[in-house]
Amino acid sequence: MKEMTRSVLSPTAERVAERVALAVRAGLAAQPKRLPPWLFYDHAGSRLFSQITELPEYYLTRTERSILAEHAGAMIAQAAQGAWLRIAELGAGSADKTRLLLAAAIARQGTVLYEPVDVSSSALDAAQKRIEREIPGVRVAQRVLDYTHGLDLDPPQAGERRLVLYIGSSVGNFDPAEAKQLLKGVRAGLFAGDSLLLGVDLVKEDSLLLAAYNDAAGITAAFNLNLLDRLNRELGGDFNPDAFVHRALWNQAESRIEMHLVSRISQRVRFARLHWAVDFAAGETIHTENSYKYRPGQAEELLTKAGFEPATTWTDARDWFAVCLGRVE
Ligand code: AVJ
Repeated sequence: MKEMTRSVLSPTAERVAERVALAVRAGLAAQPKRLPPWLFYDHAGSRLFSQITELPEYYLTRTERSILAEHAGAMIAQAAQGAWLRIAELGAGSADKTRLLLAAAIARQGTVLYEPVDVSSSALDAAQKRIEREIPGVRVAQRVLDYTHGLDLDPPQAGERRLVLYIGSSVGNFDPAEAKQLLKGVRAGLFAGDSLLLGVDLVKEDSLLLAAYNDAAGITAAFNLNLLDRLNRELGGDFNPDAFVHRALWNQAESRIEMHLVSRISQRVRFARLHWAVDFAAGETIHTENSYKYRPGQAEELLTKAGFEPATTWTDARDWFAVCLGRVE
């Protein structure tokens, strides 16, 4: 990948390009073929995801939002335990859901320090602008780091506690072993009295789960297929997106929704910038995402295994989604 160092990209963009190239070479050389879900979130993909969150079939966002709307005050009170709270979030902000918690903290202590954590400083810039414009009383301090490799933040000051948000079912992209490792890494960066708020999607009727990833308007299909456009643009690929089809299935044994891109035909795809090509058989798939669904008690079990003390779990009336607070003792 020598030629990348001669590109006109900024140093951060160059690191992203390198990460994309490595992930694609490894994932498409593997058998079965796979690509990591973080690749979805280029500019177009982030816009499509935000459209997904408003789809009638995609119950996750609005269900979690309703839980936060009802219980944000209690969540903040439990996390603070009378101390001054700062709020970190893994991922660059989940907009209106984060706002509910920040508002509850401001109601309690007047102001709040919000520390969004993300590998992408452009995602953080966007989140910072939005939050500072929309919520007076919030001070934003960006933390550019890859939280999947641990959470290396400054210790909170005396009399302060940190609440870490990991909401939106983001942990659902990781298998149980990876999720445990990830949360252990988060736990290692925290101190006694700190806490973690974890949002997980719950197992429910198959038809409801499947509909959420096979929406009638085809936005999830566009989100999945956008990956191919991204690789065409960033790696000089020659994917014909019409030669692939979106597929989402419920894997009961693994308790996860899987998304795949299925090759309609036997074809070769070339990546000019990688000097590399990859062959697809007709019907061969690229596994692009896992979205794990939890049974009651499993989120608490995960928190325990990662070294947290599960404190309270809040759910909606239909038990479709759970938000759990785990504390560091
Ligand atoms: C952002 C990982 C929570 O798994 O539901 C939405 C991503 N993929 N539709 C999810 C997603 C397809 C989403 N997470």
